[in-house]
Amino acid sequence: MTHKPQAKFLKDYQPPSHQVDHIDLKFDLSPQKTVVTANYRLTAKNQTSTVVLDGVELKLLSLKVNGEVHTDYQVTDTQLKINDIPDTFELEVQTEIAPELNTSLEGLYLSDGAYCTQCEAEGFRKITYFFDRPDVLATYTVTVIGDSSLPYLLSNGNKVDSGQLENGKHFVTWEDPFKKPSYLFALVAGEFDLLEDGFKTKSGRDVKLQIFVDKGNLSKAPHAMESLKKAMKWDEERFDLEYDLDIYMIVAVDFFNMGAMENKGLNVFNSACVLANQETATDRDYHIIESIVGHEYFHNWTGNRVTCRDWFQLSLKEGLTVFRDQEFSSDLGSRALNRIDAVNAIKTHQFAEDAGPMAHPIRPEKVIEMNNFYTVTVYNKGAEVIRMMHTLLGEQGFQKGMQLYFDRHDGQAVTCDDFVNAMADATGTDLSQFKLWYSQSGTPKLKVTTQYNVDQKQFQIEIEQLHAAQDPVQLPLHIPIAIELLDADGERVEVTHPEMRDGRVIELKDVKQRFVFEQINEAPIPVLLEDFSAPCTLEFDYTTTQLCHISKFASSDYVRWEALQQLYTQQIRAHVESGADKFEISSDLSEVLKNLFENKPEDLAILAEYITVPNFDSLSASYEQVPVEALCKAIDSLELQIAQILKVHLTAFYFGTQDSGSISAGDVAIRALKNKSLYYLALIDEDVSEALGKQADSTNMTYKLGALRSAINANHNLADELMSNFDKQWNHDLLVMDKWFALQASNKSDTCIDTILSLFDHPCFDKSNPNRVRALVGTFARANPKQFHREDGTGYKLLADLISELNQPNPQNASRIITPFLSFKRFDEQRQSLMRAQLERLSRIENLSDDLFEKIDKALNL
Ligand code: B3K
Ligand code: ZN
Repeated sequence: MTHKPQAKFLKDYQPPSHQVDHIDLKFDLSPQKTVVTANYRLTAKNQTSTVVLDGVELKLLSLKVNGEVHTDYQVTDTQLKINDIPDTFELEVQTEIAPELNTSLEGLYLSDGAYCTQCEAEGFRKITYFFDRPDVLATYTVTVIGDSSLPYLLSNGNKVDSGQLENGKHFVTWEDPFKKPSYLFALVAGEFDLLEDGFKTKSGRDVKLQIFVDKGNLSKAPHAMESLKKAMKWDEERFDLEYDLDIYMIVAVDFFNMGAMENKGLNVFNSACVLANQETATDRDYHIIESIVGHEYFHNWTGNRVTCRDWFQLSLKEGLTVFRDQEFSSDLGSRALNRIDAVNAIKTHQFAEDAGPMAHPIRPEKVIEMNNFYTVTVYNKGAEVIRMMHTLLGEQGFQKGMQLYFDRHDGQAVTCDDFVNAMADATGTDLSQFKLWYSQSGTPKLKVTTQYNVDQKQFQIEIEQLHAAQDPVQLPLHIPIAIELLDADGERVEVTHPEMRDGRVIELKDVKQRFVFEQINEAPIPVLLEDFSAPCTLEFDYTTTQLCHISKFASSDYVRWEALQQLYTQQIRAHVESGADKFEISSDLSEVLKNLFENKPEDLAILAEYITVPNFDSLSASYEQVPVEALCKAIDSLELQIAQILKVHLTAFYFGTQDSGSISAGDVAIRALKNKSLYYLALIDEDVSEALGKQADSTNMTYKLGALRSAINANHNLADELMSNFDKQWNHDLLVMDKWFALQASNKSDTCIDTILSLFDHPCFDKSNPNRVRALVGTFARANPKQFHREDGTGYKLLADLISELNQPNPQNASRIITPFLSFKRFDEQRQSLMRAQLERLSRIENLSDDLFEKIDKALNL
């Protein structure tokens, strides 16, 4: 590779050279020449006569020190170094930027004519020269000037002034009284429709709530508004945290690199994470919107009021806020379903990240491009680490820890250690060994053996923790392991153990530990790592009979689901190993499946999860070399058999159950199970043509999409017609078309790649829009293993071509979709060499971004 960017290391952290208490910003907006004037006072913390500020792609117009033009400075591609300055001085720096030409969607850019910003992690430096690092906290006053085509001029905090200017333009001035780092700065300017509401906080303050959406989309904003109010209430009730400004704004934009951004008082959202009505959004979309609106709102305390000292500490705010949004969803909806979601994310994506070249601890130690570290490890494993503390301390202890954390650190930029220290000090718990979860990468494996002694009525569980060899220092972790013992009748065996918490959690601290349970009258069946109490893999030789027993009698829906997943995994493994053309599902499992329908759980959505087979990615994690064809075949074959076994039940349910068209949990569950039923029935039965057609005509998007997915997956002869009708009906709504692009990309048939290539010319497709790219190419590479891993390498070429095209205009998006290539070493020789060739080709791109460099370099050199 031609250029080698420099990595930054956690160990090299240095506090900032200067302090800035307040910054005054003025924006005179124009697509090609926006002039930004920044005024702030700098105070040196140590004796120095120079200051170095961050700045990228800026045209410096003028520089004044204490009101006088200053000429002693140097500008590089990334910095402004000002020499010969006093200890304390007023800086005025004027820069020019071109939002219209900013395709990276970082800094100030235009999204379909609306100005908006994205500053996390290091985008503020594309706006003006400043200390663009999270530990420099200041209050902001922002004046935005725009012409009459931009009726709304928004920034963080409270509106303090507005008016007309002589040149026909108008201005609005905003003041944010809370100190914040530059990454939380936001500006939005444009024409929108506005949904307004209000919230009275528990102390009686009135907060104005505003959601800005593209003209014509107002009817799709109420769900986000309801979600926001629920989040505000929940945070008061569960965490005793109240909102602090008088106004909370959310703006939905179409061009956005991720889901949403928690800028203080002015969240910017990807429109896909705001807009919903029953005709355009699925039940899943409704759920995701609620959880993301909650997540960004919860950041107001965990992230904004207390922020990160440096970017290596990202999990301080993200792991904690994901934990909080998971709890929000679980308190409002089904805890089991939410747990299944969270565990699936870990097993499907995080374990794969741990096993690949981008493996990093939840607090990384070395980073080239920070945007590459908004990962499932930092976010989702980070949340599991917080959850383990919650398990160890209990809800009350955990809340005491949160309280102390805010008492100590409100208004500060702190570290993950500060958080754990608050948890430990508030509860008098020793969490020193627990802190290793922050510095060690990789997925620990728990190897368990058990023994029952009839004479002594003793049951022993021996647990050994094993760590991947890839990291040099792997010390034993402090791991909470929840267990449950079941007797032959399926009753829960009461266990007591001197070191057990709440009758269910034992703590593993050594490499190997033995736990002895007394007074156990018969050999029990252990449920291990219940509720996925730690982000580990489990090695224990369950027999099919034992797993069937657990799936029948476990005390929680989650455990039942987990047992079924293990059963499916066992069946698939056996089939892959046998190499046989056909396999027959075990009769025990077949009985369990029928039983599930004969004694349906109250929550039908759980039943839909029970009969969902693990996906390719989570299954492939347990193979040293991923057997692509055999695995795809085994999954198909298992699904076919489930469909056959349950045919009568699925038919009865599908044709005999009606929802009432609401978004209540009950209706959502009915739709989930009906869709699952249709999916299976379509696999084995042509007779569902009428049902497919009828359901595809539904005005409910969950049903409509369910029908299309079933038709495509089963290669049904109606599929083309249904897809084409959908296109005609919805090509005016790009967010809806993303669902259609994703379906096209998940088509397992051999025409898929040609279809995708032709869809690049579809009038709705646009490579500069991250949502479109993710829907069509992201889905293909992530969720269509059969076609992506084609032996002729055309799947790999398709992905690499697009990455190469996106490298310059949008490095973040290019870097996000490269993930499927990173684990190339886990495939057979032929596929390895095809993927390696694409990575090598990418490595030679001119102007390769730091984002891609970091991942490709790691993948090729590890
Ligand atoms: N904090 C933002 C993510 C920023 C990503 C920068 N590449 C959204 C969130 O986690 O809430
Ligand atoms: Zn977040």
